[in-house]
Amino acid sequence: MTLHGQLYAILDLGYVRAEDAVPVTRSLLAGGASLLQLRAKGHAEPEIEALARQLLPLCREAGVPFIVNDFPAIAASVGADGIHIGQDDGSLADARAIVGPDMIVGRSTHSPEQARAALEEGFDYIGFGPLFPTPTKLGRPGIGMENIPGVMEAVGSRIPVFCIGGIKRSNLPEVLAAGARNLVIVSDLLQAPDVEAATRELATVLAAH
Ligand code: 3NM
Repeated sequence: MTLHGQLYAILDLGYVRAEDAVPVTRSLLAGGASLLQLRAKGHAEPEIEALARQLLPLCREAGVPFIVNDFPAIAASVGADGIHIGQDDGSLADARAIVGPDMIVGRSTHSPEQARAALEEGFDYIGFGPLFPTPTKLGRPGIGMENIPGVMEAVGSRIPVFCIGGIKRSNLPEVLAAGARNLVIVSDLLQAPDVEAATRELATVLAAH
């Protein structure tokens, strides 16, 4: 499955109870999310795998790639479309040894140097952030927006660069004006009173940009 679209949504169990994962995922997909990741920090692997098996068919039905955060073995076992790994989660080769040659493999990057290194290593896409401090990823300073143009030119011309971290509907105009094209937005969608409407609002602005 190829990467397409601009709005990467994350079903983050820090914001959504496991029993609400299916309806919230349906809302994210109905609103126009173009990729969907399951992120379940601190949850047991069997629980994450069971949830992944529930969410995968929803994403397939919507034609949206389903990405598992952190656990290549779970991604491989459930037949996910992709795996997302952080800077401390080993190399692309380590992940490929588990998920094989065809799965989408993405990497979190937190500086222009890391972004370029991930491109050179051969990752299929990167996250770039956090642009702003965010309660979803505590303990990391915001890296600001001034490096977006350089990273978009050096990396974004080759693979999708998903800007992430503290992006909300309220600051979307400045993030887009800084040069961002593809975005990951977590809390602003998952904490919205109407997740589907919030996702649609964002997807519509992005598509028009
Ligand atoms: N990764 P929100 S920032 C999961 O910079 C995550 O790699 C980041 O959530 C990174 O939209 C982040 O609520 C949190 O700020 C994104």
